[in-house]
Amino acid sequence: MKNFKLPIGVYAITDSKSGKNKDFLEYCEELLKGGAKIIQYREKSRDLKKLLKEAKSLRILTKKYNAIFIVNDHLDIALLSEADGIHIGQDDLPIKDIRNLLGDDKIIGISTHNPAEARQALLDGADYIGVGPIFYTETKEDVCAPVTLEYLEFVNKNIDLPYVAIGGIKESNIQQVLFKGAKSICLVSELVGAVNTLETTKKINNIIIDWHTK
Ligand code: TZP
Ligand code: MG
Repeated sequence: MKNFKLPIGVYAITDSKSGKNKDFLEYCEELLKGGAKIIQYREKSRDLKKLLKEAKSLRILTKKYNAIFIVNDHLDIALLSEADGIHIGQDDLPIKDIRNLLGDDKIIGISTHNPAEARQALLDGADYIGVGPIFYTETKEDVCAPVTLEYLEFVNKNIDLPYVAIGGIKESNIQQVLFKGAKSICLVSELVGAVNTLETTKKINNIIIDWHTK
């Protein structure tokens, strides 16, 4: 997608596994009411029929709130749910092939962990990159060692692509990430685990926006 920019603020990712007692769509609506302007649908233990059903519901909900809807991993689900784009990992299909199927109007994001991957994402035509895990996290299985704030700083200074900072980010350490320049920040367990997701999302979203508009 031409000139794509990630919205400044919270980049929300769903994780029903961690939000044990939370109804999926109610949880997503709290994120949106709290100001999240982008949601990535990332559910690792679902059959494809359920994935598609939820993705379609989330597509409708995100439209209502004028938010971007991204599907993790599944190109078929992204296409069938009419998502705005897809987020992939390093071992997924090549960006070039995904672009052929999705077209130029859709968003392709890819997780990166080092300068070489970030440079390659730029060459391959990614619309944005994930930068993480910045800190230690238990949310993602098979996660690599923290890439640290140093890699975040590298991306901010050297890679001409929007990026989302992710991994182990909490209200308590978000200042360190903001200080490196991050405008789009993902917090999974902090929001899934919050007693009041709407208020916590709103608070953190405002922290990010205030930092970049002061
Ligand atoms: N990718 C890199 S770290 C991560 C993902 C999906 C999980 C982030 O979760 P948390 O709970 O904010 O550390
Ligand atoms: Mg993946």
